[in-house]
Amino acid sequence: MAARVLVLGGDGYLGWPTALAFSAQGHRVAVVDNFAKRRWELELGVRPLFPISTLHERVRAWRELTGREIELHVADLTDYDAVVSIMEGFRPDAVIHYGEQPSAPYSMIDVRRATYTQHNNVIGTLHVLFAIRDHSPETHLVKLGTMGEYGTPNIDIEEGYLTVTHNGRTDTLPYPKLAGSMYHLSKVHDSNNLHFASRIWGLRVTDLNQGVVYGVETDETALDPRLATSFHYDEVFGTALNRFCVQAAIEHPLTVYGKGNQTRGFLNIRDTVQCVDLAVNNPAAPGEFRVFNQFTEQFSVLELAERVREAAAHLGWSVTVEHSENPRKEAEDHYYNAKHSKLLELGLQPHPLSEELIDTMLGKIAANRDRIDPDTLVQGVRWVPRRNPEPGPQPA
Ligand code: USQ
Repeated sequence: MAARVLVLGGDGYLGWPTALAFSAQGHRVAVVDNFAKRRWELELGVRPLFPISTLHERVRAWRELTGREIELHVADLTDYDAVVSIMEGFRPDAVIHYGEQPSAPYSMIDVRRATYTQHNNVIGTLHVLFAIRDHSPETHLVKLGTMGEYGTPNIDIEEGYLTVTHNGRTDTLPYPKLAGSMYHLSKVHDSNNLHFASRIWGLRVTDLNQGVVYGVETDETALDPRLATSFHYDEVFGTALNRFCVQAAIEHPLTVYGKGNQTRGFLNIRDTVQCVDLAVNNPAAPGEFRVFNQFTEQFSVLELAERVREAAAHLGWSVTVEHSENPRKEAEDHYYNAKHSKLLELGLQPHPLSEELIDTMLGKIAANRDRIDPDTLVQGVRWVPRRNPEPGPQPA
């Protein structure tokens, strides 16, 4: 049965492909965006690798190609009246919430970007929760969280909850959070608010703790250049594997921070779309706060860099791996074993990272090589500012 699906952040790297995938399946789709990402790009002097049409042009191109309509709302989630008006007008069965500032480095630039990130993300999500409670209480909220909420504890990471026995009594409680950036913390705050909204108000909520996403396209975005998704490779908005592939395409050394033993969960952008689809089609019950760990494979950063280096070598490109001082404050040698079975139980068919897949990414990226701006690969955001630096070598 066709559902009414509202995608918040529908102009973004993941929001746009998600909107297209639901529309392609015949669901009624509306997207909301305030174009903040396009402003941050201007602010930092970066741009996505592939040329990105305006959202209006993208929606028009989709209509021309498929005859399908996507409803477009330009609105800011920190404007409560706007959120209410969209919720009342569209009455979604599901809201898929990507409408947040998604970059850890952006949130660590300075106090202005840190407070902006937490205000934008936390207040926006609170507005969505109140608007659902008061205007569309049956709506299922599917919210994008992050695996980074858990940090890297020295025990297995469970999916959202941990059963603890303390002084002879046992309870199942939210899994402890150890976020590694102001951005990741904003998602922790969101998770607490989501849990509250389902416990106290009985809302249906799924929190998708997503790993690091890679990939250049989905079936729908590949149909036409006007449908391309906003793929970043710069230090602030690019994620590890995407950055390494772009670096390889211009034979720039692969920028591994520190030893590169940092291990994370990763997934293909096609699997993001699939996971969200599974969450929407198997909704949470009223009062249920579900947490799914949304990734398909674990890799260390160094393993990823080596995989890209090897694939590039097969293409005859000469690429090296360069370890630089880690600008982030994170454990480089740590235990990491995160459970991720709930989406598989719902039917997720992962697209694992293969050499063929890296080859395809490298090919698409190389075709746009002349758009790569090497100056944005390293922008110098540090988790801990250098204070009173040691005096450098003195001239004789
Ligand atoms: N890293 C490098 N070199 C680089 C870029 C990153 O060594 O050039 C390392 C980082 O130190 C880190 C790891 O790669 O250990 C991942 O960094 P990332 O920039 O790919 O991803 P991250 O900052 O963690 O954030 C990304 C998304 C965010 C999402 C998160 C999922 O931007 O929206 O929530 O991945 S997770 O990492 O599981 O928290």
